[in-house]
Amino acid sequence: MTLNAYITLSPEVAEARARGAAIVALESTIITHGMPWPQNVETARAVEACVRAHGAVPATIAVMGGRIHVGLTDAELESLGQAKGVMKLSRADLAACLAMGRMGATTVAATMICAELAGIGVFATGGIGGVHRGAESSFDISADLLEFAQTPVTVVAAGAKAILDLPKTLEVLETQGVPVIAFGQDDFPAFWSRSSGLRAPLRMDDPAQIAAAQVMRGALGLRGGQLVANPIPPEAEIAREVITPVIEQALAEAAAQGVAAKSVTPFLLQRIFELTEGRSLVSNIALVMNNARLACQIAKALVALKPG
Ligand code: PSU
Ligand code: MN
Repeated sequence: MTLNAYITLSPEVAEARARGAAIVALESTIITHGMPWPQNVETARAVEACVRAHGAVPATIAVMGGRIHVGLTDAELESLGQAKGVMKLSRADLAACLAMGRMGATTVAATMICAELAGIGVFATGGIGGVHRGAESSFDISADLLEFAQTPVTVVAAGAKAILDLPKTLEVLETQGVPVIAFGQDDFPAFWSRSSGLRAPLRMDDPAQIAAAQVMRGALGLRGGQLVANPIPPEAEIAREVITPVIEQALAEAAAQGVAAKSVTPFLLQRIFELTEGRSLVSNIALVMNNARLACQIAKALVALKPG
């Protein structure tokens, strides 16, 4: 099923689009660069099953064979999860990856771009990229933040990853005019922990309001999306005092080894996984599932708001 020359919709996604059903986009960098095999593929499958169980259709997005795939078959998911040398695609790399015919996994930024092309308004992930600590000298600010300012997709994440400079991340989002909405609490969550100790700029408790705000933004002619910051479930959280020294050790090792650019986030996630003996991954999986559930509610509310 061909939407345009560069996009292949899976049969399930094509059918959902045709009947105007709720669709939730899912990214693939979390599969290739965010989690080890085989938990990466198991989690991707579990998240897709969770989306279906909550009345929406999952659309995992990746680049393969010179095409953007929106919705992956089980075999495609498995080969992506095991492949080596997969490109990590942001806005800068998406077209180049297609032109080179290479396999690529989409980050939050690239997934937003592809979701918009496929007419999907909401997407669930773990945590967005943001302003790295020491950005005043490294200039390392994730392209995810600038994508929110220009691509009309609502992203459900458990905040920004706690490896980042969260106050600076919130400042850049504010400068870029991005609504940052904490779901069900006042504080901005910190990925593995429910609170960052920072207040979120906005709070909503009703998924339908989040959908309405996205529609309203479009109606006002304001380009861009929204960040919904959904706290990790209490039973899965790692307390801030426990995770903070682990993050600091991983950051020190990254600095000592000169890890830079696209490798920073994957390196830190892998080291934190090792240093917590796998506990960070258990939390990461739990928060992604929780975000998928909320994204389903938003997707269904978006369908209800569609004219006609
Ligand atoms: N959420 C997770 N794990 C991840 C990511 C999100 O639970 O690995 C990925 C997303 O694809 C996000 C990327 O866009 O991390 C951020 O990378 P960077 O900091 O290099 O911009
Ligand atoms: Mn970066």
